[in-house]
Amino acid sequence: MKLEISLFGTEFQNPVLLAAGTCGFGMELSEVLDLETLGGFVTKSVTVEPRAGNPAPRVTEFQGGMLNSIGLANPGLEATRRDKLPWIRDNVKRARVLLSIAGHRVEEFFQLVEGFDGEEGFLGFEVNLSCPNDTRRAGSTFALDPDAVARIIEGCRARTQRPLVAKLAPNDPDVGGTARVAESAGADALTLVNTLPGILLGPADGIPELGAGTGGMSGPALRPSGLLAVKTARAATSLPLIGVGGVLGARDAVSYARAGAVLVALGTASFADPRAATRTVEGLVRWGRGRGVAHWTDLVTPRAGTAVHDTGGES
Ligand code: RRO
Repeated sequence: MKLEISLFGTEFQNPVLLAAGTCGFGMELSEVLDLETLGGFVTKSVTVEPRAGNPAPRVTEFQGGMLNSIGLANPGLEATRRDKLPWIRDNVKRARVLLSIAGHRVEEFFQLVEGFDGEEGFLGFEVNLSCPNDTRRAGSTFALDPDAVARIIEGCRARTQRPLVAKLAPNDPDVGGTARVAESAGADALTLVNTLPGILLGPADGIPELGAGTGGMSGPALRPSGLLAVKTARAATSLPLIGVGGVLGARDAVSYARAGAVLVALGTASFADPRAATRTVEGLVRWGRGRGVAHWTDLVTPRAGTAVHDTGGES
């Protein structure tokens, strides 16, 4: 099975990405994983100012996956430009990189796009509208506010020609409507989904397991929500979709393709096994060969009545 995908006017060598927040800025994982085997990766979300993040413990596990409240810990705009992007520019050639940006206020997204747009080392922006752990926003995410989604994406669109990918939330009761808002505002693609808000409490004392109290749930238990969000967005828009949530290997990646995702991203799986994404690429080749599927895109369900979307480039 051929895995190459033509998207955003460039080629992804395969559809498997590492999700935002699970691979730092690439260099952190490069000792244990050959990034160049991947379709690409999404960086940790960057804010204008550096952030230390939320109190420990920031991560806890349960049978269905894990819960995190990292709290947007990141080096900020200046240090990312100075220390992180040059490494990516010099070391990542075949994998495609999306730079994740996040803000507490709408204007911060614009500052980030303006601050990064002239730099090398990344293809486009993933606009994180759905972080569940921003204590300054008291758990409310922009993704649940269509006016905010429209303002942020429109403002980012006005400031960059690069691909803009809007990352939406799994607990959005109208994710199809939000997908359309993002499309009308100028998004080139959507990532579905971020983590699902949750809490784990000690049975003996009722004390939250995470230092911040609540967190975002990821791992296998998130997969049904991720698939539903992708399927719903697929019916609502023709934008390319990046499926995230509980992908452990090739079979799950194919499920996301069936729902309508042209790219898939792994997160939690690569904490348990840093090679999970590489294994997924290898597994996809075997999966397709075993079933006589010629191309990955043959598995990707298009919006009813349309062909698989390509925003540019040769196919
Ligand atoms: O940093 C985090 O706590 C975090 C972010 Br920005 C996000 O988008 N999703 C998540 O689960 N954690």
